[in-house]
Amino acid sequence: MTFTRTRTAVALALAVTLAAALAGPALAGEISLRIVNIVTPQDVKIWEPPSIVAKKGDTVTLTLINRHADEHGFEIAAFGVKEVVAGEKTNTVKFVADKAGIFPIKCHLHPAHVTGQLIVLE
Ligand SMILES: [Cu+2]
Repeated sequence: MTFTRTRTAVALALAVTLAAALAGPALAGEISLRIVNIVTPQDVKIWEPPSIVAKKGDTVTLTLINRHADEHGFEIAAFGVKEVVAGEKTNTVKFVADKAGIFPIKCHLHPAHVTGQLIVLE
């Protein structure tokens, strides 16, 4: 019973999300994400998740959690985001994704980090 109700609620939530996505020009939204600096199985430090998707006009708030003892950078140059997160600290950045495209995310302190990308949909 509970299971069925939960499934119905999930299906309804999905339908509402889909309907919103298909409803034409969407109003700008708010996106909040936790991004954590981790070590991959290949022994590379990355910000996880590495890909962020937003719609043009969205206000994006990122909570950057650095789990390492050393500091790491988080840069999205196209949006003026250039943050240094000290070891074992958390910083928050906020910006408006006001142009569409695919923009690299990197640690500007350690160029060897190949991190991710911000994808802003039209
Ligand atoms: Cu780094």
